[in-house]
Amino acid sequence: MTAPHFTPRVFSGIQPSGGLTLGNYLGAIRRFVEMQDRGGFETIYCMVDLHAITVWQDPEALRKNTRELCAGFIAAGIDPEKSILFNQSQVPEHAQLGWIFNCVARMGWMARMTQWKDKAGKNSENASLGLFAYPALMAADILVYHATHVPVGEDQKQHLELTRDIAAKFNHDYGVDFFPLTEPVIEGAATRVMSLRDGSKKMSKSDPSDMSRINMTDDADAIAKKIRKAKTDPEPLPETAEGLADRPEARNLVNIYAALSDLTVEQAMAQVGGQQFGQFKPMLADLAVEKLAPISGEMARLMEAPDEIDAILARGAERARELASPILQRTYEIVGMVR
Ligand code: AQP
Repeated sequence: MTAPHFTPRVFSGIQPSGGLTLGNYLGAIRRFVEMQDRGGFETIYCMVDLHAITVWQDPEALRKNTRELCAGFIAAGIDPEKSILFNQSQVPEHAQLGWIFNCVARMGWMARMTQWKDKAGKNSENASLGLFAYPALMAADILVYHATHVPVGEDQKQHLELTRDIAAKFNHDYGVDFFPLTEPVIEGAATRVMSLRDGSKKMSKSDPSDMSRINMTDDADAIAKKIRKAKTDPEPLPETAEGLADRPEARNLVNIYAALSDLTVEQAMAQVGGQQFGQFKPMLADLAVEKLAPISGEMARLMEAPDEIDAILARGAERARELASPILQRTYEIVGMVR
């Protein structure tokens, strides 16, 4: 349980490592907006550019992707007055606390992370040290605000558990109750949106195949084409949600349909169960265009004024530092640094 003296505070981040995908939108951003609008929490949302460079990023592309991500947050409903919205590298307290957590976390914990194993693959000798240490920096992103809740997609669950392990070990080693044990918030029909080409792989902005994902900047034709060509099996949709169990591609499309129409999977199946893909896919494409077009239109409009985006990020960073700085200073004191 989270200790009661922590202010209810939400933190989450997205890497500007490519364009935003439907997976990022349904699994993360849409839920960030809900938590902002629900009230009862301070909400802090971050473009984690220091995480992005754990794998190679072209500098120009990184700058563009960071601004585009900021535009995506705002277009999807994040209000930079209500929430703190900024990019990680403008708040040095993240990296500073990250170093301390590098000294708390154990090599064995990091080596067990499935994202490390997936991303480093067989070539781990050649992966960056940053990629290995990524989850310790992620713990710092969260704990430098004493965040109590983190909305994420299913894929980040293990990193959140590690964040709790780091907080608990720090508190134990130094005999304090300083860092909260943050709760993951993994909710909704689309906590894991899968690739349109392979139902066993998650939809990802850095997948080499553009046909595997729907980008938030895709136009109506591209969205319709990608859904039409999405891999499926030859059978029609089953009548009930249980029938989707061994059909990952069909399940993925139904999950997307359910999430976009704010239905549970069972409610969605009551509408579309038994349909042929020839009928279901165009319906899904129309729905996706209807829901995503206003967001991509607004993103394009915001991207015409990069100076305004930069001003929003600078102001957000200032507000973030006001929260992070005293927590970092107190951490240094606990650790025994002369101040
Ligand atoms: N396919 C997905 N389904 C549901 N949620 C997803 N998220 C990402 N992909 C899906 C959620 O989006 C948030 C931000 O993720 P990230 O950008 O920090 O890193 P990621 O999870 O590694 O996302 P990508 O798109 O796969 O990026 P790359 O390709 O650069 O690694 C997280 O909350 C994540 O759960």
